[in-house]
Amino acid sequence: MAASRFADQFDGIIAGNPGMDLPKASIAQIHDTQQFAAVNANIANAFAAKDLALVASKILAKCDALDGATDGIVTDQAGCKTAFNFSTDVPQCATGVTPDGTCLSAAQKTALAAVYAGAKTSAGDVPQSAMDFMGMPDPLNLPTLKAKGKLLVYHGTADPVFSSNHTASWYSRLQAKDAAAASYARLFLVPGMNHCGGGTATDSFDAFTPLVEWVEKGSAPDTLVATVGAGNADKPAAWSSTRSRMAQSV
Ligand SMILES: [Ca+2]
Repeated sequence: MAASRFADQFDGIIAGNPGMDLPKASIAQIHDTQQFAAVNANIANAFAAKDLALVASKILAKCDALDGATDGIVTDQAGCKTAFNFSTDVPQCATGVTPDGTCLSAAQKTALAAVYAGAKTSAGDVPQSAMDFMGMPDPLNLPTLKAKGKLLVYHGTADPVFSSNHTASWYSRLQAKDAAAASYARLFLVPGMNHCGGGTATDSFDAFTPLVEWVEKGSAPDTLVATVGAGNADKPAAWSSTRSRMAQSV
């Protein structure tokens, strides 16, 4: 929002897990909650941890190696969307069988499929919000930022609040519109990171120093080196506490 409306006020901006379209993000939250409520009125009980672990294991089975490293991290998001088929890759429990970590109920599969597909109107369109004016005026038109500023964006791909797909789509469209986009805006996707931290991810990194280097010395960041945060309770037991990964700009 600052890069769009107030770019003249900043030399550099870091946007972490940005909510680029808050009204539609709100619709997505309500939509997802409705799906979980259809499984269990107490949405906290719609999925047990073992149910979600089952889905994660099936995604890893199809997608982990696509990025060249079988390391419990899915970096090739686009390839995974092609390789992983939620309908056929996640087993459905036989009628009357309670999910036990090896299968999901029909209601659970229906709910997750709807969440993955996103909110749609009855006509199949993406719903609009009466509050759309609260978003960025035109996220593809950033002339002031381009003239004097730098924008470093990072987004965890497991962010349940704001979709990294939305941010990646914005950046792709910005690049398509302006071949020089990378000279003033760069995006780093952090595989598995939750909303700004946590998740099965290397979620600890310094984005500020690279931004200062970019602003003051013109040295644009191509990579961010990330490690597992000391406070990351989601770190798999098998991971070294010193594991590090490098995120490349999109
Ligand atoms: Ca991998």
